[in-house]
Amino acid sequence: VAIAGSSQAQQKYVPAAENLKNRAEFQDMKFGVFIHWGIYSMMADGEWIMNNKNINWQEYAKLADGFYPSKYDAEKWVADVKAAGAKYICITSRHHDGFSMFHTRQSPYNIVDGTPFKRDIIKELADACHKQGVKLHFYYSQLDWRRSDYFPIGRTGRGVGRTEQGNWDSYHRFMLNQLTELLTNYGEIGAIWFDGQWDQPADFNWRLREIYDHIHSIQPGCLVISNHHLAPQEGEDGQTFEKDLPGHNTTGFSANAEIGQLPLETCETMNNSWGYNITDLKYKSEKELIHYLVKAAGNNANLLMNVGPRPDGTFPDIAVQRYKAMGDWLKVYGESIYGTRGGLVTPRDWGVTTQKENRLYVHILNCKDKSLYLPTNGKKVKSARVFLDKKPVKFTQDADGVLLKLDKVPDELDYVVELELK
Ligand code: JFZ
Repeated sequence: VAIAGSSQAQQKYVPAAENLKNRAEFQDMKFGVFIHWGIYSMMADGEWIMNNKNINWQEYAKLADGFYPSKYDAEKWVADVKAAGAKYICITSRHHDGFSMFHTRQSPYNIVDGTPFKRDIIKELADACHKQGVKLHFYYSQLDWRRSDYFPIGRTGRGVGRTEQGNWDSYHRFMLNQLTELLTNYGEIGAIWFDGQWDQPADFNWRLREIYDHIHSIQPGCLVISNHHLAPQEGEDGQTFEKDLPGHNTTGFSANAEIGQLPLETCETMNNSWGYNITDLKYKSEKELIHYLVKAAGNNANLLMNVGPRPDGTFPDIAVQRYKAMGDWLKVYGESIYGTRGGLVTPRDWGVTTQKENRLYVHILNCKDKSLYLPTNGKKVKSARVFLDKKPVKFTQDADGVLLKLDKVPDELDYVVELELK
């Protein structure tokens, strides 16, 4: 109730010129790597273990004393990300367990002051990203299972043994101060990616506009993206879909996620866990991963594909190998993905289209036929050729679309036909 009535929430947000530029660049990048890493990684059973196993918050905090990722090498991570063909990284700066993976002055419960490792892993990653030309985004949890000022305790937010009272003003200030640190100590940040709003009832006043405006006052170009599973809110610069393509709702998370006008992103993970899970070897195949990337692009969205690094600071071998396979594919097909938008022909059973100006890339992912009809809303086609070998493709057109007559039933992972539109 409070949020709907607050005048700040109603006020129109006018993004700065550099913000609009970054939105377009964000859409051009198409592919990012999501990283869930924290002291939970040591338990090797996902990032929700504190909650799932009802761990006492003081005992959980002792994990930090043993966190020493001896093989952490930010330059190597960024090199692996580049080999994947990804253009940005989104890393957990602080997850629901409340542990800050960066050097914060707001609490000693952080990577530098609270572990024997004493290195600001986020600083090292930021430096490597800036050096190697990869954009950096920060995941930031707005729910906290540890802090006593996070109150009322949310739907999931109960660290066992925690006090049942709090102080939202204090918690709100804590978040603003941490965001100031994240946006002043690590150079240019591409986006802040919020999570956890779903922990409170729908009418809860998170004071989002104050938070969003605070971010834009420090870095006007920084995109605000929120994993709240709703239509975009005033002050946001992008819309993310968890484990679903925009407009789909296979997970049940996206029932209220009406697609807005902002740049779109869909996030998924390589296996079935976000944080490192030692028993979860159900990695998606190369084909599934590439299809997901292509389908995201065809749905006008980026793909943010997650890896959960091990406690020693390395990516699991299978993840490195899968990312590399995506990168190898992108080396050949990148032109039909990067810098494109969802194409004129909307997503179909057989695949999707991507588009750059007058060039339409037809991604045939699953077709048992040599002929394929594309509804083009009356738009005429000038020429058609196979993307890979540039051999012409025969076609006929009628008032509504074009019929492609392929030389063979497509059996590639992604058979791409390139059309020039009139
Ligand atoms: C959230 C996090 O809880 C999860 O750990 C991970 O970071 C993922 C990317 O984002 O996932 C959610 C989001 C919403 C719900 C559950 C998990 N929900 O609505 O119940």
